[in-house]
Amino acid sequence: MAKTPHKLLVLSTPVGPLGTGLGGGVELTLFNMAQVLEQRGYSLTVLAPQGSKLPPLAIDTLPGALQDTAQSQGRQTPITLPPQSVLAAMCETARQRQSQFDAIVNFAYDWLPFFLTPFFEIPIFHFVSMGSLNDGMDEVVQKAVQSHPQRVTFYTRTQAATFGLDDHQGLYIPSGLDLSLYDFCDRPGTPLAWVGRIAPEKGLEDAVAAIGETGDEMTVWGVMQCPDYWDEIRQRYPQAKVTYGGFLPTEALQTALGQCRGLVMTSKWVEAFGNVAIEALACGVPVVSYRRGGPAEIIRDGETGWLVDPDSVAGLVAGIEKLPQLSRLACRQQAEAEYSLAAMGDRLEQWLSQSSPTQELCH
Ligand code: HBI
Repeated sequence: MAKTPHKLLVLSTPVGPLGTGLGGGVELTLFNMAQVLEQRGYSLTVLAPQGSKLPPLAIDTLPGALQDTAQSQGRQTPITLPPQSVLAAMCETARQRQSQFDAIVNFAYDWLPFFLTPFFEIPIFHFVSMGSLNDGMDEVVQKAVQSHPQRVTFYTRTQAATFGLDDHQGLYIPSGLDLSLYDFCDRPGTPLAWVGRIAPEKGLEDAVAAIGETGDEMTVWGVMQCPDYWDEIRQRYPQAKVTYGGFLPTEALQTALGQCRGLVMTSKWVEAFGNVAIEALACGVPVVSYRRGGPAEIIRDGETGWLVDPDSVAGLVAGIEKLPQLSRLACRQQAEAEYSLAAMGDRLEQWLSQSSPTQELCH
């Protein structure tokens, strides 16, 4: 059996420097993947836009124009590359340096690296970070799955299904956390929490509408990606007791999050996973979430959270009011059972070992 690829060249998301929060959930997934695989003898080199820093990751940063975020585009929006594209520079660097590595792991949710799959001489594994958003992207994701099903992975079944891949034989790799970084808090204060990029696809307005009805305080943490969107929500719900807590690094976020009596999740799109859901569980914080996307596969309804009808503010209100029925210890225990770094490491190793060169030969 050929050995599992150990020297990995990782392509980061080209929409923002790693460590700024603009890379969303991929930042945490990529960081945790590097941590757990390096503990297991892999060596990872990350290619990412200028300004990226996520110690202790070894990051080779590249200058160039960032890619527009896929979620800000429509289904028929043509695939575009800006002049001096950092994504093109990342792919060109990967081509030039591929002989020094056993495999490439791509986290960019972008047409180019998927299209270039057969152009590389070493295997390229794609970690798809979002649900289906654009027809051009769907084509190359589906093509990569057809040609190398084992080399494309998703966080969740729900996410893969948005690409019409209901019977995807490959692996799913839910995110994992270094649970030693998250403290179980059994005695919270009264506030609620909302965590994520502050952008329309995350549906913050519904959470603010809900606390406008329940009278709860809520703190919002995450990168302020769309300030106009935030201002509009504040103007629309002047009575709501909502505070912006900034974008916090993991240590500070978990301390603050653990003090909350519940996390509210309101994604308007099919959240591929929902790292914030498992971060909340790790702190003992139950989750009230729309039954949509990744959180619907993570939360055990009635046990570690409440899943409510998508886009129903009344549903959120009911879930918030039922939070006291849930056990915070059960939340922590679910994180330990299903979302540890070790569990993620096992799935990643299984994924990377699947399509070894010998299997290539027999195709
Ligand atoms: N958009 N074009 C594009 N490419 C990405 O890699 C990308 C994105 N939007 C969001 C994003 N990545 C990350 O926030 C993921 O974690 C979702």
